[in-house]
Amino acid sequence: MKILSFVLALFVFIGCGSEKKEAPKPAVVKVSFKIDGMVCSSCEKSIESKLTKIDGVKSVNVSQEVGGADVEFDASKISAEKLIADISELGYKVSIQSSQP
Ligand SMILES: [Cu+2]
Repeated sequence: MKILSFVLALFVFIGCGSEKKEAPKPAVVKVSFKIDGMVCSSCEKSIESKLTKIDGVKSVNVSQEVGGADVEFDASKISAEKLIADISELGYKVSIQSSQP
């Protein structure tokens, strides 16, 4: 009977281990984009509202004065390249200034 209880314990042990399935962790990155072509505050607004609506984007901070935007996003959902394409669609020239991590 000792063997039977050992096998039973083993089943319980394995059962517990395989039940825990964690969701993939979001890979949040922060990228600073250099944006040429913003001439007024409505430029900031239009870029900001477009980026904010994109799935995976966590925070957006657009500055016409600085000529750029800081964007935090989930890299498992969206890429910096896609964001560049989206901002470019509005008629601005975009490049990556820095990114972390
Ligand atoms: Cu403008």
